[in-house]
Amino acid sequence: MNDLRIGIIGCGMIGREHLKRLRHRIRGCSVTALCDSSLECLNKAAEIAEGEAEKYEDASKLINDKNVDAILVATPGFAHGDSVLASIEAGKPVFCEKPLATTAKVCREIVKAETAFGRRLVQVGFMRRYDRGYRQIKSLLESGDFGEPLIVKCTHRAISVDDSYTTEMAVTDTAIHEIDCLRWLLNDDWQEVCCIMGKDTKYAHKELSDPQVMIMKTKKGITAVLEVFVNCKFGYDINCEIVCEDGVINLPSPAFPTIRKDCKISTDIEQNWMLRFIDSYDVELQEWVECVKRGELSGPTAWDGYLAEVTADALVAAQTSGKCERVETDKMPKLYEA
Ligand code: ISE
Repeated sequence: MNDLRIGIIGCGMIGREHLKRLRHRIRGCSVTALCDSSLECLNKAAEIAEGEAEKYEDASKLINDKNVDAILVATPGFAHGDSVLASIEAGKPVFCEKPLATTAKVCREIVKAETAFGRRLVQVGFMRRYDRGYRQIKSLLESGDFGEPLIVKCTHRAISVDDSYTTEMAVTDTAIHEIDCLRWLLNDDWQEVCCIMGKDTKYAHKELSDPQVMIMKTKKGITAVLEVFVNCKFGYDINCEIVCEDGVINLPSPAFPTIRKDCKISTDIEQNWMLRFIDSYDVELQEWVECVKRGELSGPTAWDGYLAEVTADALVAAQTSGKCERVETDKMPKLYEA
């Protein structure tokens, strides 16, 4: 079968990571076009592509290039909507980094456009669904051996963030992963969310509330408690514990050797999200390429992207109201029924 010819829109840090990945680690594809409005980013990416990709500053030209079969969108979140909508209009499959869009309104437009097209074209980059540990938890839950899940306890910690990171981003950029991943693991939708902002670490910049504790309840009544702490100083630390009727399941940590030295036992913790989830990104894009070639997408849908955005909006509202907010969503279109 021929290579899937991919065009990348957005050649910043994550776009260039995906470019390297698609060129060197993912089978069955090639990158034939690149687009960025910044010439500096475009040229850096073109260098990685070793002259093998057409360069564009205008995304619509890349989307309509006849040597592009599928599109990968890695621009900043606020610009996702335009590229995704234009890809649907061109009838081309599109992989969009998370979030699908930064407003529920644009997510809704994408869902509407895809539904009108009549076939799935959009996949959202919620890479945790491809992490080995989360997948193991999912099959354990599905085995039925643990009974019903009751409570979930998660931590999402990062070493530090810069001054551009806002209190809202603790939801829209960080907790968004648990919002999607837990929904998928628990096979249940969010109903109500709230957020507690208490004492701040001295390492957070003046405008930022850090840490925050988010509490979310699903329609079936499962409660999730999530600590987001993005200046924790010691490492990128992702934990997830699912308390079930007949046992407790914990997300395995990445495998590092346990060292005994100087009267201490120690194990490394990953430094950042790109390293922690490096394998998940590889599996995610490999499966996407294969699914697109078979003509049947199976990853996170535009509907998943929409639900995550609506839940994030409710959590952001809860940050300021100090109250529990309800997650009110539209009715799911038939296209997204399993
Ligand atoms: C970043 O954009 C990610 O996607 C990471 O997974 C997350 O841990 C981090 O907080 C975000 O800034």
